[in-house]
Amino acid sequence: MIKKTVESAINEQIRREEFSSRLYLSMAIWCQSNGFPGAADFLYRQSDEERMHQLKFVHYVNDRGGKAALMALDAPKSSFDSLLTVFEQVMEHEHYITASINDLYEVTLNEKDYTTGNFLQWYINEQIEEESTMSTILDKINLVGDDKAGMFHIDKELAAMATAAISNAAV
Ligand code: OFO
Repeated sequence: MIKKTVESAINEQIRREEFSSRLYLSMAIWCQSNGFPGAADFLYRQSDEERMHQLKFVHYVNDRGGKAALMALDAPKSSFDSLLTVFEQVMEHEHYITASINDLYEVTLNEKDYTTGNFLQWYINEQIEEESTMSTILDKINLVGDDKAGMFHIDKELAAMATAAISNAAV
């Protein structure tokens, strides 16, 4: 049976994952209506992933005899200055999520809940991967600056990344 302290710390993380999903959905909507269809596809896909992260926590809490809970969410930002701003904010948000997963891991250590600590390893690895992907995208956007042709290529690359992620998930 999961301890109450761990249960409520995970429920807080469920809120953050759900917010991440809505934030990326909002960014995808902005990209779609501002001429970046590839970035939109990529962020729609990220939004789905965050929802999957949320659900994985929900099942874990319930499977361990606890009760997952949903909380109120703030409305995500819906307007951005540029594609660069979007990905700067994605990066910032991923750093925040990494820190929150680390804090959650610390709770499991303090509570000697090694089973949950073990479960969290998946999220720790996922954050390493996501931070690295987002940082590569951000570097490329910074590199092209205001060059429209360069931006067009980045958008196409993001579309390809979204398609590849969908077909990997289907395998
Ligand atoms: Fe939930 O994976 Fe990053 O944020």
